[in-house]
Amino acid sequence: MILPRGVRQTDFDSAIARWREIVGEEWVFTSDADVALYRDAYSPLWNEPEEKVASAAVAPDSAEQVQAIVAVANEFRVPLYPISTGRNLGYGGAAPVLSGSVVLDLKRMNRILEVDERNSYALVEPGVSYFDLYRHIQDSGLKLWIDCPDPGWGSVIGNALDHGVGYTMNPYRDHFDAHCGLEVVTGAGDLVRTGMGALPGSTTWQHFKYGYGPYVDGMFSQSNLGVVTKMGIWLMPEPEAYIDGTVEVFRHDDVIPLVDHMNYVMNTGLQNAGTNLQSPIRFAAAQDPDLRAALASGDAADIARLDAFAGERDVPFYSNIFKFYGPEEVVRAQWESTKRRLSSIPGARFRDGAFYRFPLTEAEKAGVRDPQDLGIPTLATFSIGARSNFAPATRGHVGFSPVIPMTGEAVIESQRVFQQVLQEFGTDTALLVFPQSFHPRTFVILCMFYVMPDVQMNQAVRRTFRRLVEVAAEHGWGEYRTHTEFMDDCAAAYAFNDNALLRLHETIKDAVDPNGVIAAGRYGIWPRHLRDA
Ligand code: EUG
Repeated sequence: MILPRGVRQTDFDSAIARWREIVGEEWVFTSDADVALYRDAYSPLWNEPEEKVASAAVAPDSAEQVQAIVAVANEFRVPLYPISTGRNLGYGGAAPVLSGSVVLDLKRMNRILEVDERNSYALVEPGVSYFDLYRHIQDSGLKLWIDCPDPGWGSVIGNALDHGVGYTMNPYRDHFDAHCGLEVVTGAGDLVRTGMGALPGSTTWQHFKYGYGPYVDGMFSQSNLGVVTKMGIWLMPEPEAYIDGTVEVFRHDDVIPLVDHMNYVMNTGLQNAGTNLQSPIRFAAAQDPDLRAALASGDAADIARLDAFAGERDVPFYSNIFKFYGPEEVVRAQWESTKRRLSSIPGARFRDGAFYRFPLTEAEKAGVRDPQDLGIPTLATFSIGARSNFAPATRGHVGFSPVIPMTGEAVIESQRVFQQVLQEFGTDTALLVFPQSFHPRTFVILCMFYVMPDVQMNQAVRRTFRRLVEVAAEHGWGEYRTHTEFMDDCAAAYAFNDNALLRLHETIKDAVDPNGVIAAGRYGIWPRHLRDA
């Protein structure tokens, strides 16, 4: 077992004993076998001395128990690392940022406290997964949809707090944007309700986000100031129908008007969902070193050659899927209107896609290609690069996920810049996913690095990742979220005015969690006593 830095064995043992009194013997975990379950199965440091590991875990059943546990942590200065379902794989899983921290495992707090169909929201505890909430809604026959990320076993609260994203409409697909009201045990041990929850007997806690005075909810996302024990989440009333369609364009520069049209349809609400931009020519070129070099170069002669290739082979340079949710006559008209706008791009072609009326039958559900688009949780996409018996024997992935502006120019530039870094450092261990429109006005680039049971390959992944963070920052791009191993690197890029934002985060940290007992190091924020190390 590894003790947290600066904590004496006697203090650690005293804290463990007190926690046993609070939650019961069986909910404090100290054996090697139990603690090993909190390792990050996708760690890019797997089996290296620096791998981030917990010292123990404690699993409370209520907010009152969380408060008592945090009080003991303060008394003995033992660092805690709260997790919800612990499934944030690709970004750190259940393992702490600071080795030796005690995992505060909230999985037992898995109550769905309320689901309201008329105002379309739920109030949940941290252990509630997307599968849990989906099943509850289905079993209750409620006409509501959840919005889920790819890992359906993830926590509704944990995902929102990490700024996770999904695939239906605004604001639901931006999970923190869709939350409404928090209950938090602060690092100092206070129990706070934000927004309207501060008003005793409030009837609008899950309805109205702002409450009264400064809006503090953001302080509890991607941070370490407290432990969120309840959260409201807005749900989408089941729409009558869904339709999608694909546009295909055939020249390199067509991505510029294509993305401008995407902005228009999103920001006017003509299409209120995420879209799916792809570059089919990149798949066609993958096997041809000459074409790959041409894609990377960006000079006029190469672009002309690629345009000719796309034309001859009839392979689109870019394609995009537009998705619409609503009454049948409305979504059909929205798709027609979108086609009319996009036909201003010479040679643009259109393909009608899926059409569904809700509720789906069980048979229809089984045939849906992208269940997450319809708010149906699954693990299918998430399992890309998961532990496998295939060669190479990947054991997971970590995501490099910078944000770029939603312009065609930024799409072209980011592909060129990141491909170049990957080629220099070894492309074999990374999958550069095309820009994804999880939010309006920006794309998230997803570069998935495969984590291997191979120390040297993982070290190369880490080197490449760190170089990508630097190169992104040189271009004005920063990460929307990151793995625990890279939290300091990504934070360092947000350096305006001598790191004024990080200094503000630290000032708040010192005030709200003065002993630094919650999630030390998360998102680059360290408690005072560990700041210089
Ligand atoms: C995905 C992956 C992410 C993320 C958001 C979405 C989906 C990939 C690895 O990180 O942050 C298909």
